[in-house]
Amino acid sequence: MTDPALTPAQKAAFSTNPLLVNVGGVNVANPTNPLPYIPPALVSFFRPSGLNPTLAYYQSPATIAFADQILSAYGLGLPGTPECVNVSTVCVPFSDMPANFSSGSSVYHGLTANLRKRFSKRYEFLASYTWSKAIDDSTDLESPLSPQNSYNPDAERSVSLFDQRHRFVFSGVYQMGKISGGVTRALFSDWTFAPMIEFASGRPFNIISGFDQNFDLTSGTDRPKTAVAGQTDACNNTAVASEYSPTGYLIPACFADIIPMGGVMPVLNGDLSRNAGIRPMTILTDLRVSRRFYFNERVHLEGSMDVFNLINRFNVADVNPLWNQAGTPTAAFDPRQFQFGLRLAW
Ligand SMILES: [Ca+2]
Repeated sequence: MTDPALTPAQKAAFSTNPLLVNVGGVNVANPTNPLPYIPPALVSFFRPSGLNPTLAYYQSPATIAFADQILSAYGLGLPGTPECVNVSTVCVPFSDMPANFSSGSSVYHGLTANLRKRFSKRYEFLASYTWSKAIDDSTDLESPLSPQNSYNPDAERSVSLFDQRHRFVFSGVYQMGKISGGVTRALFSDWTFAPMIEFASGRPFNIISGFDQNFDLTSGTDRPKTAVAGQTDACNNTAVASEYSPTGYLIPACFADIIPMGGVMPVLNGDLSRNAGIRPMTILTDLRVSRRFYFNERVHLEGSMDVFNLINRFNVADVNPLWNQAGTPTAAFDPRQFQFGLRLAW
């Protein structure tokens, strides 16, 4: 077999995306066993025949001839077999067809503790703490439904997207009631304070490489690989430091590493576990202050002020999931807000 005189630019394109249908060639890095390669899109997309006519239409004659040579050399789909009766040159069997299952499993472990003070002596409160751990292999319809590797769905088992390890909520009401004394009574009577505070640990997010590194035609579920400092690959990637990596660094899988590895296909599925990232914790602090003004026994006016995010904390709502920017905030909950109200009751 011969290399169909591809230009270096064409081969470079193939090194980053083997699904390109207009390139092919021979891996010359291993001269004793040069591996011919042709784009999988050109020869098979769930078809029982050889060259995909839709895509082959756009190919150069050299590429198509080269694909024919490779398929013949491997004895794939020789003409004359039942599925190839209408194919003039070479055909290959169906390619792999991963099955889709609408199944998943999840486990939830939880512990809750509540402390409630019923209203008396002008106040009440409720303090609630929850420890929980949610584990699953597929979260919901809003998350990518397919695993990174359809042949290893067990590798998807991890903490769930909605796993939240700790959550503490405190809410209370304090009513000052009638204060005795002239000016003191006028100033400090009939106030009500109602705080609500929540501490919540961050929820996980899935760190992805952002492209279809394992060529299963799904780009949203490919995860990066754990790496070491300074690690590079043939796709011109350099490992980046990440607090979410067990080894401290992440790098995406690279198909082109087959060349420096002497023709051995590298592992294209990332070994970073699913949902390995953790969003920052959130602290919500809301407060309602109100006061009633009684005009007579029937009529009173209540003025209120609600403050949301009282301490004006920067609470991260979402983060970037890409491997080299994982954890960078992309959305935040509201800053401090005030809301005023007046209510007349009679
Ligand atoms: Ca993929």
